[in-house]
Amino acid sequence: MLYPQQNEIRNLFDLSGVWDFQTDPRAVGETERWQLGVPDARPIAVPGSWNEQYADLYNYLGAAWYVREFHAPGGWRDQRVFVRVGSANYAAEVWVNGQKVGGHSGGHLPFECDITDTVAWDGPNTLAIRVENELKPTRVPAGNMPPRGGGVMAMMSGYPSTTYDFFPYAGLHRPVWLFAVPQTHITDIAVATEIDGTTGVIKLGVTQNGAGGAVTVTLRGNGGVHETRAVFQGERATAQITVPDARLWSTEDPHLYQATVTLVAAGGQVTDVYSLPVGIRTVQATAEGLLVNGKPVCLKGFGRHEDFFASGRGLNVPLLVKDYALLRWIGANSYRTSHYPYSEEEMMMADRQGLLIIDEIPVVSMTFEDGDANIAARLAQARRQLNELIARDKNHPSVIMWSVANEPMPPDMFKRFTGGGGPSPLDAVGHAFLKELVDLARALDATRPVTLVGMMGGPLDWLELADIVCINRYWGWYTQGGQLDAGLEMLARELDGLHAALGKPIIITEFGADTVAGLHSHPPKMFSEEYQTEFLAGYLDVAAARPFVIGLHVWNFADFQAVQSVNRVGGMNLKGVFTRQREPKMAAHMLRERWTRPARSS
Ligand code: GCB
Repeated sequence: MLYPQQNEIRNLFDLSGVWDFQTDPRAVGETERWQLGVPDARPIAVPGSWNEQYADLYNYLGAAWYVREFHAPGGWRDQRVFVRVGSANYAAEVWVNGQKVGGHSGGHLPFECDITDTVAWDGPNTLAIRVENELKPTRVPAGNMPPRGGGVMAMMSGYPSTTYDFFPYAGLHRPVWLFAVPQTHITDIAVATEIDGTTGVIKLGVTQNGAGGAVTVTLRGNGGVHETRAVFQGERATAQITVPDARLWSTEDPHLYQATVTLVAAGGQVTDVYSLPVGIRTVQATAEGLLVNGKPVCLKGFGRHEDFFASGRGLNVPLLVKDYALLRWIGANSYRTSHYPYSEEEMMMADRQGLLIIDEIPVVSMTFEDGDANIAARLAQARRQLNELIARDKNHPSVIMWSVANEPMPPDMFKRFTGGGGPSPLDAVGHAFLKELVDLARALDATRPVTLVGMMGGPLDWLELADIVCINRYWGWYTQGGQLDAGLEMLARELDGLHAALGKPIIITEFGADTVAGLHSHPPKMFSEEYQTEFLAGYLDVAAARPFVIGLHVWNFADFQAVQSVNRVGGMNLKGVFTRQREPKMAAHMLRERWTRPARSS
């Protein structure tokens, strides 16, 4: 799916702004025709999470309606017109002038509705989007799961009842666009790049919604222009461009060429044009490490969240720019889109600024204990999310790896976490689930490694599925709390064991300690800035002594909103090295000192 764009042929109109809004807890909206306007509207910002905009909506996750009017620009009359929603969490249905035009389930990923036959040209149109984010065991990620563990576990569970440690924000989280394309248009472009000596090879697959004709591709960049032409075989054409002395995309020099793809009909007239940035680079996982352009890279960075005061999970462009400035300031070169796909605007920023991204679907804290039907429903949803993510992000040079899961949970997970608890017959069910996703990612994209992120105590054969082993570790926090030395010893021992068993490079994709900004202690005690600093520095030291550890992602870049529970003061996860307001804690200065040293520093 292509990001909408404006050029000499295509057009778009941003529908972001203040919309009418009303919750629909009794599900009467559709029968009462709220598609044409809500009876008791209050204003709401799009993009944005509704939970952050009104106090009474904070914990509301049921259905709600967004409604606004728009005029279709007259100049678009002979084109195909679409409404495109960047992200609606979790499920959405869309109506134009009272007529249903489409919907989506799964959140975090865009969808578009063809409204060519519905749109009115001689007056205003009413656009209504019904969004709901009920937490259900059949969803990905799942919520309201049957209680497990009883006793103390039940006491520690949070509200709202997620299976994961971030707030289940709801609403229209990314821009809503109206856009127009020609009747016959480019529907997709897939770019793959290879390097042959000093020559860059760019392979493009172009799809149109018609047949016949040809495509020309013009590649500009690094002072040169390269051109090629290919003829369509039905709906598809494949083109190739070679660039001698190519300027490769890398984290140090994220050079982007600009490819302009032009659709030329059989009669010779130009019918559509689409331009996109292209970074020439390769990624490869070997037993030694992760190679970008044939050279090993060491990942320094974070797990993050789309999260901020007032905007919630909604796209917040100034925050995006600021976060990237902070990532550069601290010397990071990488992050993971924990635990769901981030905005397209964010991925474009990563291409432009040379960040290396592990791109993740929302398969977080997946369990395999509630029966075949629920597991099958979640697998079907996860497969859709993976298909949609790879379709959306396949052309981003910044994306170096797909992650198909974060911390899938084996039965008896809490016992295993602390070193007790043994294998279970259900481990095989988890293995089959994860293998299906890993295989699917490989089938959809042969150009990038695939991983999944394992939790403490997770089965070894789950980790084995990944090209690069990714693990989250909290020795010295959730176990050996307050005993940093003991925790670091456990970490060192475990890393050596894992590497001996699996023979693959390891990235520690999470490690961190909750920290109250401004709380100090000597000696370092849990929750103090000193403890966080020593904890993170200790992990960096253990990793630096082990060349097979090829990356470290601190948990987390910034403090973020989770659900309310006895584990989360004010509902906040405080493991950020920046506060939620983006002020650095002590640990941020330590990381900056280490990560901006000239030599390999991890
Ligand atoms: C984890 C999860 C992450 C949590 C983190 C924590 O392992 O992957 O979502 O926020 O631990 O802070 O407990």
